[in-house]
Amino acid sequence: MRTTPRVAAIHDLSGFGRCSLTIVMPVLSAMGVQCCPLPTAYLSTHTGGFTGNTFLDLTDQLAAAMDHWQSLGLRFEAVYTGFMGNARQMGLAADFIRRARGGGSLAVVDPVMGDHGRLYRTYTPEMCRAMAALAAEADVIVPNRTEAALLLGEPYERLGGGAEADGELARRLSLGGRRSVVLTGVSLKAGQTGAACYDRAGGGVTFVQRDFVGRAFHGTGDLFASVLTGALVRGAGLTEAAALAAEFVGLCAAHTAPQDLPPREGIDFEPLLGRLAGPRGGEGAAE
Ligand code: PXL
Repeated sequence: MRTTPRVAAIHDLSGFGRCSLTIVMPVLSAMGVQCCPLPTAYLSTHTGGFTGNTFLDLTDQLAAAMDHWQSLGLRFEAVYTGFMGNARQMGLAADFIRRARGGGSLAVVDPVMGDHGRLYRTYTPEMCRAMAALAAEADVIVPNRTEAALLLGEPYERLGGGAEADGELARRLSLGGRRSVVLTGVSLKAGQTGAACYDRAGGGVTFVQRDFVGRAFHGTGDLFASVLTGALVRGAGLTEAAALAAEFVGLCAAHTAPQDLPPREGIDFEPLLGRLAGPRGGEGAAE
């Protein structure tokens, strides 16, 4: 009997800059979870802070690989999606989730579209609409506050903040309680950052917070959502999984900040991956 949980990961592969599959794969492996990648595109670097990157669209491969996996009857404990190259890929991912759900898969959608109030430069309004449709298939979404505004069709500047506003935001993103929400980039007081969690299972909102190291690095959203997904497939509850993710991102940020590297090189998580290993994936990460 298979005991290792399996995750189908639909993200891009960016060669340099630490994001997407170069984070998702090592994190899930370290947590004792089998990661099966379905790459959406190959880029020489990610698009945040680099210009002139290559972009190889892999939409046709994606569709063919999904059909092949279906013909093999593969089952996944979760489908986890992130950065997409175009709107068609989001439709394919939504379709893959619907097929996988029959086999009991949890769908975790990180609706990657932007950050700090701005769209990533390859994203179009059509892609944002397709992302909202993909996110409607999710059991759990992991938006940052920029993506929350885009999903709700509201101006980012008017989101407000604090426990009440962000708790309400997480609740509103749940589509009337149909999906759980882990809203990232939520700060309850100065010097802290973390997430607001709406759990559709109980209908309540909880918060997780960690110290903010004072600098933002590329890829922290992918790192957070990867640890969250790994913890969920290993049986953690939503708040427990979000707390583990926040704690690990905090450790990695504290390790990265003093090195004074260009933020576009990403969060330096590799030396700390061992902290994610353990019977429950991350036990002992707090030490
Ligand atoms: O971390 C989000 C992300 C993922 N993949 C690519 C990106 C970005 C954000 O800029 O450019 C290719």
